[in-house]
Amino acid sequence: MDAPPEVNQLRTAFRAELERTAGPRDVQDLRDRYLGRKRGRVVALLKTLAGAPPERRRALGQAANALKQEIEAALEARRAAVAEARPPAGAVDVTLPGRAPAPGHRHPLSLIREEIEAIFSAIGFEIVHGPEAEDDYHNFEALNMPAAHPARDMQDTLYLDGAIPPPGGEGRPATLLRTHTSGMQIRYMETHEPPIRIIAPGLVYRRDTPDLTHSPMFQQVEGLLVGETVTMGDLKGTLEHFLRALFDDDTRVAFRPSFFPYTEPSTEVFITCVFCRGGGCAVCKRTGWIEILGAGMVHPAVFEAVGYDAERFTGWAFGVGIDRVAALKYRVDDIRRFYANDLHLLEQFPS
Ligand code: 2U9
Repeated sequence: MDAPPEVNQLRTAFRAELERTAGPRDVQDLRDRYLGRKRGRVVALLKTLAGAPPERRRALGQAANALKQEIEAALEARRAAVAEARPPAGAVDVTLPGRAPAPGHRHPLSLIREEIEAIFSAIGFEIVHGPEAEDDYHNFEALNMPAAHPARDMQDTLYLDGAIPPPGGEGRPATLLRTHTSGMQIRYMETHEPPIRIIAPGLVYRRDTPDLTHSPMFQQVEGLLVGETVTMGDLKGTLEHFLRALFDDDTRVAFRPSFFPYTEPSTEVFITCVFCRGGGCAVCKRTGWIEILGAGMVHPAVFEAVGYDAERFTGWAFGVGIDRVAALKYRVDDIRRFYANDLHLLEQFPS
């Protein structure tokens, strides 16, 4: 005998849905929809039995109960089948989308260094690199700072062989961590004749206690230009061009006399405060100016040390700590953060 049509319909609908189940959750869902006590379709059909005409009640009841058992068996078989199809624990699901690699970011100090290199390359400067472990002669002596020169107190030096030299300098160690990149400019002049235009970027080291504005290791860029008619006017013009290109076109540049043993005359260079644009604020101590670099005309004693005729040649040099530049430009209040692998900071820079 054929089953009643409502039972047949339900069977057809169930089989179609069973085909579409892919995982244990789908199977459970299907069970709820057909056999669930509240909203199960077979259960609902069984509840209609009481109101069915007596002559149909028996056949409908038998067919509906048979369908219920059939569905239970089919669900159980399906549950076992999808469980088996699941990859074993720890297996690789090759259908998952791949994980995008997280690219690194340019370090802010690298960005600034490259920017400075690009500005000077564009006006004909060559970029030169030298050793970080430097000898006493190239770091101090050739720069007009002989052994007992008081200028050596200006920067505390890290000596590689451990001993700090005695005040007279006798028996002082030969190698140290360079306190500036100037040694490279000495080396360059030893092997090249003027005219020269070079910048020397790199790491330098000092016996400083780290704080907001000091790190025992930091990065510098020094510049040197030597020729027959070089003047302080050339220095001022070049630095104005450099600082406006590095900060912005509205930046004003001011010069104040200073002292360095390797330059004469020497100058400290200031720019309009990047925070208040010159109006006066806590950062610039209400002056409207921020000191950014040191510079001057190369001391004749430096030219004599490298064998240049100091009567014939003049030149200018400057030095800039780029950690400070990066701190001002990117508004970073503590330069130690540049050396702390601080992802919150680093992830803000381009890849
Ligand atoms: C040669 C001759 C002269 C480089 C100079 C400065 C002034 C200077 C400081 C800036 C901040 C060091 O990084 S810092 O702490 N530098 O003020 N540097 S003139 O003079 C030279 C360099 C090479 C042959």
